Amino acid sequence: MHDKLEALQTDIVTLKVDAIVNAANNTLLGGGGVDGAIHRAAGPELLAECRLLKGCLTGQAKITRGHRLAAGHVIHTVGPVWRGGNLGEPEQLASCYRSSLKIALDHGIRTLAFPAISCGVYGYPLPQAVEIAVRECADFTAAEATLERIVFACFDRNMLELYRARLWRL
Ligand code: AR6
Repeated sequence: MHDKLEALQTDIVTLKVDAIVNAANNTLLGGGGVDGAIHRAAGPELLAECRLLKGCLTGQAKITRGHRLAAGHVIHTVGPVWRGGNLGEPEQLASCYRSSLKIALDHGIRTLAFPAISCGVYGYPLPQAVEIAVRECADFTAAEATLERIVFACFDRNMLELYRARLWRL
């Protein structure tokens, strides 16, 4: 168990946290999945702000305001497309979590929620992604006291159980 990390079965757009993380693509101009849901809930002002960012490299992250969301900010990160796991995907996925956490820290964000980056359209196997997500967030919160709470927003029961099982082993 961990006092700062928790998994909830929820739609990430409903969470009242300082920032939610978006699983975006390199253009940062919206898409399907969680990206589409976040843009729909945040309103067109989010897309207008994203246009100013000029995209984002895989493994990196950029921040915007949350606009019509309950969350104050959105941290947009671009996960790797799964191509079998030997083309740097684990390092790139870990970099998404680290880059997002670093930006959160730089902006004084205390409460943050992550979706399962790369685990939808981009095809990353969920058990392996959960391992990376939990490891990176546990390491980061151990080193940085500012982050008080990190929520893993789970889309379904299977995802929730995978995260909870991993969190129990911390
Ligand atoms: N709340 C929480 N989790 C969600 C939600 C939601 N509202 N909606 C989906 N998920 P995906 P990716 C879960 O495909 O694999 C977009 O088109 C979903 O079940 O959203 O990183 C972008 O523009 C899955 O486990 O992101 C990119 O082109 C996880 O979120 C591409 O998809 C991520 O699935 C990125 O693909």
